Amino acid sequence: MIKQKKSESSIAKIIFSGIQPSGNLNIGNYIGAISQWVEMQKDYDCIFSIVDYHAITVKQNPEILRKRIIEVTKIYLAAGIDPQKSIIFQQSTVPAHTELAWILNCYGTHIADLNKMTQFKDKTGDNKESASVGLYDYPVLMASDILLYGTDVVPVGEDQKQHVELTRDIARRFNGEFGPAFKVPTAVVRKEGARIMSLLDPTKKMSKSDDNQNNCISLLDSPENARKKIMRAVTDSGSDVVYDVENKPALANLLTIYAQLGIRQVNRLERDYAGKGYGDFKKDLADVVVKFLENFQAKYNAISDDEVLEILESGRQRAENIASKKLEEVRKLIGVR
Ligand code: AQP
Repeated sequence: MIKQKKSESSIAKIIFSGIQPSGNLNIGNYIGAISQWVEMQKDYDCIFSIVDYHAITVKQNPEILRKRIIEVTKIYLAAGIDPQKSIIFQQSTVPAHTELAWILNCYGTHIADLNKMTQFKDKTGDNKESASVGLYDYPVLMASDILLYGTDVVPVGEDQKQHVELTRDIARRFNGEFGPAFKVPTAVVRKEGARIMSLLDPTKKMSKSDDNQNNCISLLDSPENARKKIMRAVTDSGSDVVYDVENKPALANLLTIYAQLGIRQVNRLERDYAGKGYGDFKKDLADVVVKFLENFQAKYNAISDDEVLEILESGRQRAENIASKKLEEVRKLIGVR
């Protein structure tokens, strides 16, 4: 039985964040988002969602989606999200999210806002006309996720910053029209590791739904497969191990991964590898990644599906309790109650 955190009605600042169960979560998701959440639990009331209604903005296989919802929850837990402290829940089990999204579609969001979203442009490329309306409208559902909980801070990777900016605009516009219903949240993007790049193309973000999984180290990759991926990762011309995003983007990315998953800072790594070549560096990085994955997966494998279902149900109740109150307040403000 999971105890409700006393401070759910308290004065601690509130964090909301989530990840879509849209692919194999990778070390980019871990470094850019989840590892930051774990630290933030100490100082904030945290709400972490498995945002399944975001995932269906692109086609998902129902069986795989069901499996991934459990998988992502286990990843949160294995990374150190504590269900006694933080609320962990599945977005679609709290219907207030989609209802508020509809209201915000009508009040607060302009078509011009959505036309600016770079993630939509990146994800659709030349196929905008055949993309789902959901993919286009996704940032409004994200705004709804955040605003329902009186969120102060949204920890995200670099790619999601623009969506939090939009959330701020929507909240301000709604408040301007109906009074102060929503807290205006702030995005927090970590200084290092906010954008882990693909292993084979350092100009492209490491992305969980990438068709070529050799671009990513999945958190559930076998350690030996991960080792091969690191050894095959592209490097730049030259042979010095130095952090230089402009001229050595691939190496800068590998150094960031090394520093984030290991215990040495980037400048220390530069010193330690002075005079050594890329080969030694990659071999050691592979060891660091393998060790990280072995530890992580031992924790992951110790969590049962039943445990996950209990945690998600408890999280649903706690989230619903907060979200339904905010939604009712909004319904009254706009005149449907
Ligand atoms: N490469 C990355 N480096 C650092 N942080 C990252 N995040 C994603 N990729 C990186 C952060 O992880 C969280 C996941 O958010 P999401 O599930 O909403 O999806 P996303 O941002 O679109 O991430 P992906 O991995 O690229 O998913 P797909 O391929 O499904 O679109 C966010 O906090 C994000 O910033």
